[in-house]
Amino acid sequence: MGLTIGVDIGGTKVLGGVVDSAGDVLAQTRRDTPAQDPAQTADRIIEVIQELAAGHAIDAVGIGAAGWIDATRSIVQFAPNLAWRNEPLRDKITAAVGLPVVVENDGNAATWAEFQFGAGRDADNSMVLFTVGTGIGGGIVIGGNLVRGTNGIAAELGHMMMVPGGHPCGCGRHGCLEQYTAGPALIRFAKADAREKPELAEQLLALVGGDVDAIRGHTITEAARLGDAVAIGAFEQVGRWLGVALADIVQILDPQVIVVGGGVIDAGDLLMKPARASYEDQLAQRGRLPVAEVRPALLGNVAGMVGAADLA
Ligand code: BMX
Ligand code: CA
Ligand code: ZN
Repeated sequence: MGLTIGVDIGGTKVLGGVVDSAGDVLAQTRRDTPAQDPAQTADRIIEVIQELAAGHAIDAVGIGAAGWIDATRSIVQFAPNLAWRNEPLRDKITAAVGLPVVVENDGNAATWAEFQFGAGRDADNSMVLFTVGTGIGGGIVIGGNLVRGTNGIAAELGHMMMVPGGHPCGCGRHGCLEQYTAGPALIRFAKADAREKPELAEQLLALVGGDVDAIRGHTITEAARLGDAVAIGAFEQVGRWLGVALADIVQILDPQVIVVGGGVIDAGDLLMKPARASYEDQLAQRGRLPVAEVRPALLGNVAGMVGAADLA
């Protein structure tokens, strides 16, 4: 009883699953996201839903997408990484699969899953989530409800400005958090330091045969685990910026719990340790008042999918 399908659309993959009311995933399937072709992306989503619906009695579908979703949760207004502009996704998918559909921001969907079933399930009131991935996703729960904002675009936490006039962002501004804390920033920091101080990047350079351009996220994690100073330093820079943002959230919302998720937290303490240290250091209330505990997410890469399904 009460089965729904959740679909998480990222820059590289479309991940779908059948989810029950306890948040358990009963079946799962995935496709590659067609590069920058919005029409084909919708076709992939439809394929995923049809495949999953064939074996189960499904009540509704929830879709999590990285971008600005309108207040009626039907239109993807702006999604630079998925090449969508004012895409009427809900109606397109409903017409194809004959089920009710809700569209939600991917960070909001992951937040809902962690609040209901994951790292924030013991919080009864408020939680904030940051996902560190291709971008920085965000979500806010206050009073047990997701905060969507007047126009549907609240909790775009990746686009808080950290550095006025800083690194250009896909949103059109400069210096957004996402440009200092997401996967691409980690790679940018590591490449710059490996070029500047190759003598401190021995393990990192060995892993890429001396080719700095070949450095990827997973190479940095691997090198950092081998003790590479540049790789460890790249995580420290990302963690330091993240900690500043976590402390700012306390000033604005004072939530019960702050959760950090997304693919980059697979690096564990390499990211979480400097993030926590910077958080403690940046808090105005440090040592004077109780503040939100910072925890790693628990649901891994199914969070967006499970959250979208539960919201449906
Ligand atoms: C982007 C963003 C968010 C999204 C976040 C996470 C826009 C319009 N979109 O910051 O809506 O939640 O990325 O994306 O800029 P992910 O690809 O890392 O999951
Ligand atoms: Ca969000
Ligand atoms: Zn931005």
